Amino acid sequence: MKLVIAIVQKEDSNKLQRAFVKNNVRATKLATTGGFLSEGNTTFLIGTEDDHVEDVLNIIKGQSKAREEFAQPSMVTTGYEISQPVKITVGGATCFVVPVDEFKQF
Ligand code: 2BA
Repeated sequence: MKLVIAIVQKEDSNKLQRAFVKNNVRATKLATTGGFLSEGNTTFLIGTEDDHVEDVLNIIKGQSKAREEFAQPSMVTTGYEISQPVKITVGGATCFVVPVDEFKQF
């Protein structure tokens, strides 16, 4: 079994959630904040069998768009100093696939 951790932009999160339900993918949705921009994003936790990981990643890929944003000096709070807005590309999705030692539900 694997745990897919997927960080997506909040603009994409509702349609991705609907796509998970439609495709019978079980997921937990967390409201999170990007460490660089300090903007809200969404993290999904998806526990899935190994042979479904590619399907899950394809669903995420299909619903996640890259967008250009401007990082304002005020957005950057820790250790990284910029004096004027900088254009950056955020997303589509940032995904981690990690092995699961045990899965139990009581
Ligand atoms: P943020 O940390 O707010 O980063 C937003 C975007 O800012 C990033 O988009 C990237 O384009 C840029 N960025 C981040 N750190 C930077 C840095 N040190 N220098 C210059 N530009 C930087 P994405 O790479 O698509 O990441 C989107 C969100 O995914 C991130 O939001 C963060 O919440 C998460 N993420 C990305 N990589 C991660 C990682 N290795 N570990 C954990 N979370 C990650």
